[in-house]
Amino acid sequence: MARGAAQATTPARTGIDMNRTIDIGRRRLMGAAGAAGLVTLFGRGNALAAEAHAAMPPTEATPGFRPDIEMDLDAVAGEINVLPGNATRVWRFTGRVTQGDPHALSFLDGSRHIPVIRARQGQKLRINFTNQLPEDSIVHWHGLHIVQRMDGHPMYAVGSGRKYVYEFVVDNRAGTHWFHPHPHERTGLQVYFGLAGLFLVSDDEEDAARLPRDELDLPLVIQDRRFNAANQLVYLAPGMMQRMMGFQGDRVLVNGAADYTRAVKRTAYRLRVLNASNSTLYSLRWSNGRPLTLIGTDGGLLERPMTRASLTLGIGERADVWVDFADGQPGDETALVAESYSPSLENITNLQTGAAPVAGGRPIARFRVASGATRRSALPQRLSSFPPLRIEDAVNRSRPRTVQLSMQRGQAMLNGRAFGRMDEVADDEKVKLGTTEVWEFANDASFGMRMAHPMHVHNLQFRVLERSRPAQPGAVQQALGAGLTDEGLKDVILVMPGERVKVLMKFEHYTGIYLYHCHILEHEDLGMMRNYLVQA
Ligand SMILES: [Cu+2]
Repeated sequence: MARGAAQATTPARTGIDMNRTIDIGRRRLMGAAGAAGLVTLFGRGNALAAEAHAAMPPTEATPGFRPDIEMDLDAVAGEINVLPGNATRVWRFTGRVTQGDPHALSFLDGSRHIPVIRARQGQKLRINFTNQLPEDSIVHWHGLHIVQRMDGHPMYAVGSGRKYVYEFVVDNRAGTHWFHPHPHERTGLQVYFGLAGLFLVSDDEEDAARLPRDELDLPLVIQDRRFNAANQLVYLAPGMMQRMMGFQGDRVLVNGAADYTRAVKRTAYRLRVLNASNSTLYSLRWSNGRPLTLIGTDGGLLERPMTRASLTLGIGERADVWVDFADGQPGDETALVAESYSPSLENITNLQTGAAPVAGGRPIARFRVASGATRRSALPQRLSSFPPLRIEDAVNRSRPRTVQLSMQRGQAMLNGRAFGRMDEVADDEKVKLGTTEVWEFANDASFGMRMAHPMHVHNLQFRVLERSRPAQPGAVQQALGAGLTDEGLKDVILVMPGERVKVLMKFEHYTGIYLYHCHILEHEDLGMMRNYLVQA
C-alpha cells in the first residue's frame, strides 16, 4: 500500500521530522479538559454525546442520535496523477455515504481526491473519521457553527489508526465552507499533502434565489504546490525562513489539476472559489477584462450582487461568483487569471524565500464555451438577508478587544503570545455566551516582519465594521486592497500591514473553547493561534 511509501519519502522531501509526535500534550490536555470541567461542552440541548465522555475521543455512535446523513471519511496515503509522468504521492480523504442521500459526499471531477460534502441546514450528520495517516490528525469544519467537541480543535487529535465520530446538526445558513486537518504544528503539512475538502450547505433562502445549480454550480479550489523532478510534492525547506514567510508553490492547481479546463454551456454559472493554499494570496480577474460579479463570501450569499474589477482572496476565504457564458460563441475561451502573492507583499524580496516570482497574472482555470442552445438567466438582484448583527448590541462598542499580530524573533504571535497548552485561555480571551463584541485585529507591524495575516475565528461568522488603511500602502498592497471583500458574513479577514480591522461577532448557542488564528498555515503551526472561551 502507498502508505509505506509516503512514510518513507515524505520526510526526505519535506526536510521535517514526520515522526515527531504531539501525543503527550494531547493526552494531558484531554485529561485536563475532562477533569477540570472547565467548559460546558454542550451549551445547547441536543442528542449528542454527554459531557461525561469529554475526556475520550468519541469512537462510537451515540445511541439516540439519528443522523439524516452518515458517512465514513478516512485520511489515507495514496497517489494521484497531477503532472504527466509519475503519479504524485499524497495524503487524501476517501469516504462513502452509508446512510441518507448518496450525493452527500462526492469528489471534484478531475481531482478524485478533493471531497465535497453537501448538506442542508438543519440536517443531522454523523461522520466517522478514521485517521489512517502515520501521525495524529483531526478534522476541522471551517466556517461551521458547531459544538466545541465537533470543531476539530487540535486537543482532539487522534493517533494513527484511531477513529473520531463527529455528530452534529448543520446550523449554518447556506454557504461555501470547507474542511481540513487541524492537528497542532502539522496542519500546514497535512493540508499541503492533499487533505482538504468542501462543505457546501444549502437552505430554503438559497433555493428561492434561483441561482445556477447542479452542473452549473462549480467549485474551484485553488492551491499552489511545488513538485520535484519526480513529480513529488516539495514542502518546507529546513530552517525557519519559509515558515516565517509562508510556503509558496510555483504551480497553481485548481481542483487538483495543473491545467484546469472546462467546457461550459451557453448559460450562467455559479463558481464557488476557495483559496485552500497554505500561504498564498490571490488577486483574481477575468481574462476578457469584464468585472467579477460577486454573490457570496465566506458565510454565504450577499444581500445583493456586487462587482469588482479584481477579487482578492486570502487563505481560507471563499467567494461565490456569478458568470454568464450566454453571449459566448462555441469555442470561445474565458480564463480566470490569478496573480499570486506572498503574504509578505512587496516588503521582502522573493529571493529570500526561494519562491518563484509571484506577481504577474496567469490563467488558472479556462472555460470553453460548448455548442448548444443559449439559455438566458437573470442575475437575481435580491439574494438573501442576514441574521442581525448590530453594533448597538456590542458590549464593548467603545473598547474593542484588540488582537495585535506580530512576527518577531522567529515567533508568530497574537497579543505577544503563541499557542500554549491546548486548553490555555487568558483572562482577556474569555467572552460571555449570548453577547456581541467588537474585536479589532491590529497589524501595526511597526516592528518585526511586515506581512498580511488572514485572521480566522472558529465557530462563527462575523461582520466587518471598519478597516483602517495605512497612510502610504505600497503598490501591491493597494492593488490587493482594491479587491478585498469585507461584505457579507465572514470567518476569515485579511489584515494588511499597517491596517486595523474591526469585526462584530456574536457568541451564540455554544459554550466552550474555540480557536482564533492566522490562516497562513505555517504561521498557525508556529503558534500564531490562541483559544478563546465562551462562558455561560
Ligand atoms: Cu500570519
